[in-house]
Amino acid sequence: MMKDTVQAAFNAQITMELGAFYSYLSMAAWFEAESLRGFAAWMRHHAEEEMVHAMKLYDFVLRRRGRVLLAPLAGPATNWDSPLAALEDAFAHERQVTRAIDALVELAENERDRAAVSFLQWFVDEQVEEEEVVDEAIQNLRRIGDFGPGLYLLDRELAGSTGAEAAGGVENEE
Ligand code: OFO
Repeated sequence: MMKDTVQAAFNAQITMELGAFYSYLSMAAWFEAESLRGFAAWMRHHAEEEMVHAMKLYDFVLRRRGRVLLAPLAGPATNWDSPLAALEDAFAHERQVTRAIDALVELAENERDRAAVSFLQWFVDEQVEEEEVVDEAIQNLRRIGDFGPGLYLLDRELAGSTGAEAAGGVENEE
């Protein structure tokens, strides 16, 4: 069983992960509209990973005989000034998620919920990789100037794959 405080915080985290799914899917759609299909595939892959994160939390709450209470999602942004601006938004979002996961761990520790603390360690580790992948994509975009032939080549490299290695230098499994 979970304490109400822990359950409420897990539910908030499920909403946050679903919000990330929604935002990244919106970014993927924007990349498609910009004819950057490699970036679109890469971002869509990240969106799908967020759904996996949400479902891991969802299943954990249910396994502890808790209640999953889904909340409304805010509408995502739909336009960005450039690919770099979109990725900077994604990075800011990942930083926010990292802070939220840290706060959730702290709460679980304070409530002496060892099972939750142990479960959340996966998310703590995952956030290191999530931030790293998006940050490296940003560094690559800055290096090539976010336009012209460099952008075209990077997009080609990403096309047809998840593109995690090419854009971020790290394969991101989940
Ligand atoms: Fe990209 O963050 Fe989920 O956990």
